[in-house]
Amino acid sequence: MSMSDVISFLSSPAHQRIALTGHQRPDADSLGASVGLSLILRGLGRVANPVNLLPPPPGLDFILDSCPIHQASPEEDWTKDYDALLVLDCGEWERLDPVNRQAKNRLPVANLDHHASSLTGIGEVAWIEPQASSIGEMAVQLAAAAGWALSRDAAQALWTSIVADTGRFSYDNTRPATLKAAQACLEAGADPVLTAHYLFQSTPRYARDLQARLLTRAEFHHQGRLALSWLTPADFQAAGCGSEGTQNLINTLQDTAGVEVSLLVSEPPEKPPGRGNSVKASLRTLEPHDALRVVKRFGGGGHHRAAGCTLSQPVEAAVRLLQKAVSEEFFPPPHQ
Ligand SMILES: [Mn+2]
Repeated sequence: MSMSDVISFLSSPAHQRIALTGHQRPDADSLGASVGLSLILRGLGRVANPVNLLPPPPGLDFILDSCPIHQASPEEDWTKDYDALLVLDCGEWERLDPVNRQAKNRLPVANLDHHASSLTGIGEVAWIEPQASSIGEMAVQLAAAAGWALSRDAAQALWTSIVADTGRFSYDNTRPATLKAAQACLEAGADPVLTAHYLFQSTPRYARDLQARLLTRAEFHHQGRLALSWLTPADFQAAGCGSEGTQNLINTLQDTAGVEVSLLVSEPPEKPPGRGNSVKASLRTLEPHDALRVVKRFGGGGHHRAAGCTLSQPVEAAVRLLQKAVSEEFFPPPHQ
């Protein structure tokens, strides 16, 4: 299973109408790659739409100007409008929006992912590249290999993917191949100033409010090598937002001198139907600490440096449970 399988899948005459989607709570990478690849496929004469990828992260609606999302209602069989589904930035059905899961066994599926926790991916064909910085990078490589043109709008969306998932080319996933893909985006007309404005210089006021609450409560353990904090439903209510307010908030903890591991546990007010507490935990680590080792204990996934999981218990109990797991994995007492 490789890039060429995915190119063949997307080139198949049987796949004239292609839906593209990514994980729940779309981020800049899944959204940017869905839009970018949709525009590339439209350039080949296909019907191609990003589907069921709302809401966009705060400030990122600008990506959708060139290619709005097709958002289906749960009652509607949206799959009848398409011949195939391309799943991006996610290698498990469970991480897709429930509306997207309707496609299972109804549409042929291809998958592009770069999460180290994705083993085989989903669908008939999959290209999983844990070394890739972003799906944006993989999409540019795929288009180049297939000889497909990159329009200015596609390049803008894919540049946004790459810049977001590399933390402005600062994470350890930034490779020479990443910069080659980024170069192709700039050559095709991507605007780095516009992207930086929306990605990094447009933090909503409610997110600043949550940030203040997080900092007030922050704890530092293991001589300052572990930073942790949490947000309660009351915090979200006071700030006037839901889980969208936590985007990248954990970096406030992680970007502190001496911090090697950071943990943010949040309980947004919105609850998945039929469940009790649903508490989201995010973990960031510096090398050599492997975030996946901790979150896998709780059924989570992600990357080695950035991972997450969901727990069903009160937020402060979840904090202490995760703190214990982090301490066991990364900061064992010297006498053991
Ligand atoms: Mn990604």
